[in-house]
Amino acid sequence: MHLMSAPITTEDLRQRILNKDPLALSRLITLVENHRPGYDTMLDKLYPHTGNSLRIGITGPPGAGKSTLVYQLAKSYRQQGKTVGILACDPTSPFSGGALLGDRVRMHEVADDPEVFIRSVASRDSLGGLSATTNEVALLFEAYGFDIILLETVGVGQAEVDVMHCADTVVVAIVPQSGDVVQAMKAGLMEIADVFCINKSDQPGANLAEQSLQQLLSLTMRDFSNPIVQTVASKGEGIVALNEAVEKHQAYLGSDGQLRRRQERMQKMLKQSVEIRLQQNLWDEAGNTLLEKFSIEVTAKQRPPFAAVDHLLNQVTPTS
Ligand SMILES: Nc1nc2c(ncn2[C@@H]2O[C@H](COP(=O)(O)OP(=O)(O)OP(=O)(O)O)[C@@H](O)[C@H]2O)c(=O)[nH]1
Ligand SMILES: [Mg+2]
Repeated sequence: MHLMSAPITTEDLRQRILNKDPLALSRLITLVENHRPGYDTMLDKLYPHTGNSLRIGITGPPGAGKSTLVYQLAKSYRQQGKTVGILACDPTSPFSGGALLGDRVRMHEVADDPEVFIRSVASRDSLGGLSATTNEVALLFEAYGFDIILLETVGVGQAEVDVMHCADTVVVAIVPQSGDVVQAMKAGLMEIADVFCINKSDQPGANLAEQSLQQLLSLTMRDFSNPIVQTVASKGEGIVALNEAVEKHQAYLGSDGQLRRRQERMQKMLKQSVEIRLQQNLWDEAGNTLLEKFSIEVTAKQRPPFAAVDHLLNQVTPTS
């Protein structure tokens, strides 16, 4: 008799992720990240198990020390007995290319800890793809049951900054060198920051950077006075203060504020998912064939352009 082991189904994986099987988590991340068939029903089924993690986002200019901060934060949360999921977003970006391997080496202390899970996500599609994917993978992390989820992304463009909307508290890390504050402003990081971290404060200019940041913040109307923490991540200095600043922000939000933030996040996620799905539905093979046909007809003045647009939009059939 020929014995064959039953194939692993997504249902098995769902059970296994709820039982904290890291291999199952890894496989489901791949399913979700690549939007393989069934990823959406899987997320829907896991959804009741989500929402019990604290998501902390770390962003800032390239090389500010975000990964080192993530590593130190992970270490400190582990010391408090909390489990940690780390999500590094877009390691393929030209700004952080190749950094992940280095991060892993540096992070070996936490990477070897079974209660810490490290994963990177990249997204090839545009249209809010990176933040949508990050949110989806973060939902998997939540279903798995991590107490803390650390999200790292380099704060250089809209797509990366948008990732921070997936976080409950956003830490913006800058370095003392003059110009970093201005760069952070330009990149739209000031608006999304809950906590500021002046990392590499072993280098000259940390106090000056803190002053200019404080001056800038005093010019804006804020309900929450954003904590500014100086750290030397490479030596683990200031991490306790950073932890406290995150806690302070969480206390300020309270459960109402937290809920509001999550609801805003959900609104973004739903909108993005609808847009992504519409785009996918529109530009399937039939859609592209029609597009080519219409472009010929519109060019030959056989069909007005906006009538073609209406016609193409009508092709988007509702999904079941
Ligand atoms: N002097 C000093 N160096 C630091 C400090 N924190 C991190 N570094 C160093 O700065 C370099 C960059 O640190 P990373 O943690 O990789 O920075 P990152 O922001 O994650 O970098 P990207 O992801 O590539 O944008 C590394 O060589 C770190 O060892 C610090 O507080 N002081
Ligand atoms: Mg990094």
